[in-house]
Amino acid sequence: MIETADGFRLLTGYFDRDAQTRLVSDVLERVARAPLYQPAMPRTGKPLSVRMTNLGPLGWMTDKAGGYRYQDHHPVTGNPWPDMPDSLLDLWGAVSGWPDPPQACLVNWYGPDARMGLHVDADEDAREAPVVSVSLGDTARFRLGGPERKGSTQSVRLHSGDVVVLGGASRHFHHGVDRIYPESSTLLPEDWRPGRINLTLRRVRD
Ligand code: MD3
Ligand code: FE
Repeated sequence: MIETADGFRLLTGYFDRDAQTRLVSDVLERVARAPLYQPAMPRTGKPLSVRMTNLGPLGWMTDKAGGYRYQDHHPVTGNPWPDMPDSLLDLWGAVSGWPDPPQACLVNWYGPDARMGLHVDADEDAREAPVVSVSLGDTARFRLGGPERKGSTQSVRLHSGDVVVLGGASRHFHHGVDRIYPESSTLLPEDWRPGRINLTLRRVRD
């Protein structure tokens, strides 16, 4: 476990293999009803390499026409996002220290060549609530910066079953995913491999 003065907490191996397997099945059963879609950058429409969907009352999305936002329905099916599994609500209750439940669970799927550039999560009105993330499947090289875009960064490997809690100042730090390590895990079902699933739990509205 790594903890910094800025409120960044890495809980390595939070979920054991059995709990990871159950969580993957809880999530994939819902993703079957809310399929991954390809998000795109505002204005340019350049596709992101990560594919996404959401669980819970609100979901984060981006497309050329509407830009970054939260909305209550899937962009392709038009249906409300599936509910969050109890296991994720329990996780939030156990590690977030926040009295209200999460409103959004973004599901990111990284194929072998997917990356996420350095960015700040800034589309939530709830600016003080922490973000909780779960890594499943292949290992990622995660990059954590600071409040300024030009500042120094450090890299941390996130393994399957690790949980990260972004509280305090770290909630507003730059971060990204440099790469994944294909076939570093055997957790995910065959049709999701090589690959990594990241779940990000957030409060959106105050
Ligand atoms: C550090 N996802 O969805 S999760 C994202 O692995 C996102 O898919 C990455 O960044 C992923 O926005 C990183 C860990 C994480 C989430 C939110 C943070 C780290 C963070 C917010 C502030 C600082
Ligand atoms: Fe982020």
